[in-house]
Amino acid sequence: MLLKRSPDLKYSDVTPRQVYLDRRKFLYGMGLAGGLALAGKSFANLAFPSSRAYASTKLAGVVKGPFSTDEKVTPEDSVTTYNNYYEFGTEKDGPSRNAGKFVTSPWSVSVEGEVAKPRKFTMEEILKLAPLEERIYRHRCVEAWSIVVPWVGYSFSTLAKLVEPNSNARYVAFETYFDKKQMPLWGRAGIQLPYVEGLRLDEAMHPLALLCVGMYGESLPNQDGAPVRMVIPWKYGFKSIKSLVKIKFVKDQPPTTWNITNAHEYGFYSNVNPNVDHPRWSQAREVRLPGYFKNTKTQMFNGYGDQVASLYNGMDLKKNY
Ligand SMILES: Nc1nc2c(c(=O)[nH]1)N[C@H]1C(S)=C(S)[C@@H](COP(=O)(O)O)O[C@H]1N2
Ligand SMILES: [Mo]
Repeated sequence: MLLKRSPDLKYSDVTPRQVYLDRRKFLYGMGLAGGLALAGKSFANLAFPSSRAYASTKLAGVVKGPFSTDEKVTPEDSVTTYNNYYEFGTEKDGPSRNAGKFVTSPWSVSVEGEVAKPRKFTMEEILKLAPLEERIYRHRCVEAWSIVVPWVGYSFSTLAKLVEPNSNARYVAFETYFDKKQMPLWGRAGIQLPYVEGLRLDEAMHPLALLCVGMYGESLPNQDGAPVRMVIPWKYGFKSIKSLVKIKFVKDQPPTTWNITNAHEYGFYSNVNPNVDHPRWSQAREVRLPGYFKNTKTQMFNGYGDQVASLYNGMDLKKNY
């Protein structure tokens, strides 16, 4: 996401991810080579901190899920060191540097509102509600970079059905955990916190909408939204809210963080759409990471049109951006 007032975040200034990663790799290499005896270890081993510097555990019993793309999966260290998670800093490497000590256990998610059976789910319960599926989805950030990630989870509808939404439920509101002590950079995020997002009920119940508990076969790293997040692959990345603590079924369209921040630039729907440019840049192409150039054509609904286009029949997607 891009804030107008952040001088370091002007679109033209955003460092292409691979350039940025290469520079990091180089700097780490320099630092370590200068400070340590290389003692038999290859430079390559020391040159980059392990992408396993965070605590993650292997998830058992993960089955192959539906809807996976066969496109090349993005290297894990690209996905886990270049993040948007403003609660932990607005720099791309902020979340991976600052979220390491974020306490995500014990954890529970409150599911409430227009439902017959409101309840809290502990993380242990969430992990056992349904078989965990690996789904390799494209993820398209509104900033025009994209990644291909083997997420782990199951359809959000699996959890939703258990609480039995009633006939007043037309939207779902989602909320991220917020704790100023654990997120000391919160005041510099430039967005109202807690981070909130929302979907129309039929969008949330679409089988592609993923309640996500892991990636690359393991639990989610903190910077990617541990311990549980949403992944909505046909929408811009900011709809995929991280570190969920509250899910509320509601009558009216709920407020969403980026729409509150800048309604002119970020709408409620935020479906990936190469034909509707962001006011400050084109959305027709994207940088597929790791890579340098915007040489990948962005697809309508991020390539998931066959599955989701009918949700928007009759809607003007220029108005409902
Ligand atoms: N709570 C919260 N959720 C968030 C964000 C955020 O800043 N805070 N950033 C969003 C944006 S803009 C993107 S692109 C994705 C990034 O997910 P990733 O870091 O796992 O790739 O998370 C989304 N979810
Ligand atoms: Mo994003």
